[in-house]
Amino acid sequence: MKLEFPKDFLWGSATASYQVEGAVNQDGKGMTSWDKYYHMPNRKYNGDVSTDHYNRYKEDIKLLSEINQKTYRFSVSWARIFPNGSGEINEKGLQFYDNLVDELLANNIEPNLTLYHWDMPLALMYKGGWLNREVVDNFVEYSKVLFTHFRGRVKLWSTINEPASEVMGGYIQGAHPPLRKNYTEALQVAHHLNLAHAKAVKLFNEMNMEGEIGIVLNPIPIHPASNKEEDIIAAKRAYDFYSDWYIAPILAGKYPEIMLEECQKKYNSPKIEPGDMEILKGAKVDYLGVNYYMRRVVANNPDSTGNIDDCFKNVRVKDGNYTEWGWEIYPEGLYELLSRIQKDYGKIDFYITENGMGFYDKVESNGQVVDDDRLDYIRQHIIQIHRCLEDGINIKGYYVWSAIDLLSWTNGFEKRYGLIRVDFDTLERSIKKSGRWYADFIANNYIEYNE
Ligand code: GCO
Repeated sequence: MKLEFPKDFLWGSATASYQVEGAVNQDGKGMTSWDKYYHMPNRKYNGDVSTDHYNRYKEDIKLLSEINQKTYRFSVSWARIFPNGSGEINEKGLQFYDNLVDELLANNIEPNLTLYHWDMPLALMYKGGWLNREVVDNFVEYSKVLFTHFRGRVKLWSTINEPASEVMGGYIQGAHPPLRKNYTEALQVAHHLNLAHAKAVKLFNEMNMEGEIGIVLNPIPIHPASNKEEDIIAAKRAYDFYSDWYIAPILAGKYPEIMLEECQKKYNSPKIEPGDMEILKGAKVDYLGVNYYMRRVVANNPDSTGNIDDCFKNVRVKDGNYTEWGWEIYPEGLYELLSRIQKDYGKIDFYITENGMGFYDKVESNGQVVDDDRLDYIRQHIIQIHRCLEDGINIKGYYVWSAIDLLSWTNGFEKRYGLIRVDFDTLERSIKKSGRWYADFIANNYIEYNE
């Protein structure tokens, strides 16, 4: 059977500035939170050079064109535009993204620009980062520069990438800058990210920008470990915590009620100022970007300390299919998740802004990467996209994470995601088997499906 896709479906792949650009001090770029993090003692690697995409973007775009990409998602490093986070613009930084966008357009690749993918200008981090409400306005100022500059050339915009990861990594687990473990701060940061997003969307509309603007979330479908009521309750709580806490303010301008009440009682957070919820409600997105990698299965945690994230615990499924990095491969979860969001909030356009598989790639003696598992992972998820489309879920594009091997935030260069391989000693690029397969698939726009 042939699973065919709409002609205008946008197939592509994605990266993020800090993960690929390198050029840490080039052309007047300011320091970022991640530069600081990786320059702390005992870090084994950093993004100072990474793939050196900043200097090799032409070669990279040529490869993207060779594998038939119709669209490419990238992020702008705020500190290249505003080395101090606000105030004076660094024209050379802007020039880089100018060149990148023009090169993409010249190759018929639709740019999808993410304004913020975690690399916060250090100057703003020193002001308190997202915990400081003023940074919301700095973000709007920065967004305005990019909207003005790329008007008409960039048609697909995302405000913020995975606020949940920013909140959890930076303020709950203390694994990302600024290495905090504080629920009160975490909840406030989430609220400020929502405000920043909403104000940027409002500006986009006021400026009558052409194209579409949305946000990129990473909601996770959650299954209870058993039919026991306590596990079912735990699964509901986990869905609120991982997923709905971020979806509800974007799609409905509210926070999930039970969790909000609990957070305000327990942590006195988030502080919501009069008018804030109206701002969130007023910012209608054109689409929801969804990064999907896995599902979670959770059980009640009898040893809970009462914190919002430990009334449930993650469980490993006995016959589950896990990656080398312990992420469960569960393609149906994509369909389940989007169906659930549509059921909860009504019809909306989606882009799958990231989906892919992290691996220790093996290189054959002839230099090839024969990544059949990654290829199969991508294929299985594309089949689920078809299932969504058949079922009236409107997905308009899909981005493999990642276009090219890059720096994994906390796993370094070992965890590979790319369709294109990078030899980090020589910085040579080569297309992997998954990249060739994806190119053929895009050219055909159908999948032969006999399972
Ligand atoms: C990693 C992660 C990232 C994310 C991406 C989120 O290993 O570092 O998987 O690469 O997927 O940055 O938007």
